[in-house]
Amino acid sequence: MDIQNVDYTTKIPNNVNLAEDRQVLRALESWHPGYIDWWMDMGPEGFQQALVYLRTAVSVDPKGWAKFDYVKMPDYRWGILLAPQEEGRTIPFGRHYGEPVWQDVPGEYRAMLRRLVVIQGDTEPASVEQQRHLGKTAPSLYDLRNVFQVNVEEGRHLWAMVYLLQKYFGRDGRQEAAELLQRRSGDADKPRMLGAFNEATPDWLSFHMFTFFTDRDGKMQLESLAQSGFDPLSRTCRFMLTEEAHHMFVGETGVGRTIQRTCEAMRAAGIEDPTDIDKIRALGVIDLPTIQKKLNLHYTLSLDLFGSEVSTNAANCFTAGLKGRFQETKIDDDHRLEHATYPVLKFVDGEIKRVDEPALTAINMRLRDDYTADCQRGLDRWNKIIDKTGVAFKLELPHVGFHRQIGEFKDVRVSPAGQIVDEATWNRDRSQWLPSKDDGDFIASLMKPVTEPGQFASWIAPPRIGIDNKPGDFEYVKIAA
Ligand code: BYC
Ligand code: FE
Ligand code: FE
Repeated sequence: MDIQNVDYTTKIPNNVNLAEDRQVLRALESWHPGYIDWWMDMGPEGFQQALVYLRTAVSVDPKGWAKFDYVKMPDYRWGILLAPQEEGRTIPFGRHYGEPVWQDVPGEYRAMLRRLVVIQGDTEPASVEQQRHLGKTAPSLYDLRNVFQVNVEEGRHLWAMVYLLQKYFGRDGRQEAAELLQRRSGDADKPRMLGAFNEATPDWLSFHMFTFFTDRDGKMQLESLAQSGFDPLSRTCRFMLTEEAHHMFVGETGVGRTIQRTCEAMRAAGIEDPTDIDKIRALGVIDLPTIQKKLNLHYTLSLDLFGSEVSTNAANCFTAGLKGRFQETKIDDDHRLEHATYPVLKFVDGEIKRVDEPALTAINMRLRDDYTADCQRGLDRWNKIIDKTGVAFKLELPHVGFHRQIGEFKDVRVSPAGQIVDEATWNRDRSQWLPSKDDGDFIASLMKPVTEPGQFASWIAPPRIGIDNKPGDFEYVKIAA
């Protein structure tokens, strides 16, 4: 079988020759019904019978891996897809730098590796749970299709991690796979593992911010796991990244279209001042200062996902060759980092200072810096949209010390501008910096479903091009199927 092509004759589509891997096939087949139960209970609410114009991966060839068709989501072909094995690949960093990659789990790193796979796996179903109610308020059929596309692919990402657990981690892998279906986002007793994945996604602006900021953490984490010396993890993540690009597209263009609509409505109404909130909201659009607050919230929740700035976990994973840096193979250094340093922002003696730390323990900080730069490029594109309409406003990333729950700044109050503030100032200005209840209520009041093909809610502009080049009035979701 050509590795690029996926075997769809089996119950579980795959390009890993599952048919001849009886034990793993059996484990996956016995996990499958529990997954479907989870999807029916926790997947998109109210749309399980709708026909959705979805892409399904049919190959892992970057030049044509997906095919589009109408599918009922529970019938989506969730498959196990790994990027092709690279001949002669060697471990690109850490203590084992230059040695051939591992095709099996090295015994000494088993626990560390399992933890990485479980954490990665846990985020995927969590995001589906967080987004399950959004279908009811989608601003268009185009957007409705997009959230469902993201959801089925996050479901597939769960499959990807479950395959690794069941193939390479024996009985405890099967146990972890079962538990991935038991935790629930936001549940007091059995929450998802990482903070941001227990937060609500109350409205579509949050959804678009989430796919911009939090899926982008996904991209960065997957990029560094794609460097892994454990080759099956690397290959899995490489293919996941192909899908991830669309999730961030949904976020960036979703926020971009929201911004565009706001600015156009302001111009049409002759409103110059972006902070004239009541007048702007009366137009049925979301004012830019509120968009900035949502951005502040989702960016900082996502910063927490990088862990502590200084982390021995991160150093150990790097040295072991399990998790590398962003674009590790393109970095010009010794890839061992035993003697290198990296500047880390810390809270020292009441001040925010840049301190040189051993580069190994600063691995999380470095990835987070790369993440921030990637986010900034997206903001620059959003600001161009604002500029073009002539509205005087600029979106900015808040200071990394602002509103943090993990790491150096978790016990300090820092303003978005990076000033350390006291509790009284924080409480006074908090509603200028983060979405308030009023802001949430206003946004909620705009969240009315629009289900007519080619029509869009008042607060968001239509996309410039359709999915799969479909025309503007294409019926992306046939709701009453
Ligand atoms: N929330 O040494 P530390 C995605 C815990 S998103 C709660 O600072 P480390 C997606 C930590 O577990 C990508 N707890 O951090 C996006 C540890 O606890 P234990 C997901 C947290 O380990 C959208 C302790 O604090 N993938 O794919 O260096 C939709 C000290 O940890 C948090 C990954 O994250 C937190 N935010 O780094 C769908 C990749 N942060 O073990 C999908 C795999 C830290 O001492 N994960 N803690 O009890 C990792 O590489 C690392 O585990 C982390 C943390 C980067 C998450
Ligand atoms: Fe994912
Ligand atoms: Fe994603």
